[in-house]
Formats: sequence, structure tokens, C-alpha cells
Amino acid sequence: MAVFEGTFVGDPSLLRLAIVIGRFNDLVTDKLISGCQDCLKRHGVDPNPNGTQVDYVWVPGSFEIAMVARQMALSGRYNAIICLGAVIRGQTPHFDYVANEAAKGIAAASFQTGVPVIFGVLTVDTMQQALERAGIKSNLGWNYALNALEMANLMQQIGNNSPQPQKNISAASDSFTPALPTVPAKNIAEQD
Ligand code: INI
Repeated sequence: MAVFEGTFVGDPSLLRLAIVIGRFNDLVTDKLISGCQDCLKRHGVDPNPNGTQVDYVWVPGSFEIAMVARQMALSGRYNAIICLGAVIRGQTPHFDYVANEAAKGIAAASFQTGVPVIFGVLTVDTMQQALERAGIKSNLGWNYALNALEMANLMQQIGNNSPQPQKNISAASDSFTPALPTVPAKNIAEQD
């Protein structure tokens, strides 16, 4: 029998990653991106948005991250997707809805596609706690990138992750085919 464990020693130039970022609380998510980029650079991955290895997608908030992450994963272009968001508890139950749906959706995106989708959404009580995790004390963005590299390598080892290399999503947009089935109009009407 065998033991499988992701390593960081493969050829990093072969990796293709996508980072999906919530703009809500971008004071925090901007810093998480910097942490990710630092980790990727130091592991031989070029994080330049104009390069060939990492695509960036901005969405309004953490609630929207999972849908886009799933679509990116379904494209077959990426070895791993990193989701970055910051959900900060306020005075209302809104926090719970956004945080729960982000977590459930990101897990579902991974299960449904077989592509590692990293949960890099901070769920904290205060802005101070968020900033402490996004650079003031440590930067969890760094860890999320490392998790993506480990999972990409692990999935290659167990044989389920070989995307077609692409330049970037904008360059590839002409050939981008939505992977989700479109629901025929007839079926929509039948649901009423
Ligand atoms: N989105 C976040 O990423 N973090 C939050 O703290 C947050 N709060 O608190 O409201 C938040 N809300 C926006 C949400 O993610 C959606 O973008 C919005 O509801 C539109 O669907």
C-alpha cells in the first residue's frame, strides 16, 4: 500500500491557479492577496496577473465567491482555486448567513469538481481580529497559498488534476465555454 502526501518539490512553472477575492472588506482581502503572492513567489510560482500562472477574479463579497470558484474549477484550467474573503461580525445575524453560505458553497465547489478549492475566508468578530490575521501578526493568505500548492500536488499524485495550460482568463475568454448546463426555457416554465 502507499502513503500519499502533497509536497512542494514539483515543477512550479507547470501550476495554474485562480484566486477569487471578495471586495467587501478589501482593506483585509487586499492584504490576504499580498500574503498569497509572497508564498507563491517563494515557491517558484509567478503571481503576476499579467503572467501565465495565476488568474484573479474579484466578486462583490464572500457570498459570491463559491459560485465563481466553482465555475473556475469547472473550466478545467486550474490545479487549485484559492478563495479569499473577510466576513466580520456586525450587530445583526447577517454575518452567519454570509459566512455559512460561503463555507458551504466553497466546500461544494471542491466536492463537485474534484479541484482543490481553498477556504481562505476569514470569519472574525472584529476588524482588529481580521487585520491581525491578514498581516499585522501573521498573514493567513500565505497559509492559504501553501495549502493550495500542497493540495494541487496531492491531487496530481492521486491522479485527478491535470488542467490544460491556459494563458489567462481574459486571453482565453473567446474559447471559454460555460461548463454548467443551461436549463432549457421549457423546463423553467414547467417549474411554475
Ligand atoms: N461580505 C463579506 O465578504 N464580508 C462581510 O462581512 C459582509 N457583511 O458583513 O455583510 C459581506 N456582505 C456582502 C455579501 O457577501 C454579498 O456580497 C451581498 O450580500 C450581495 O449578495
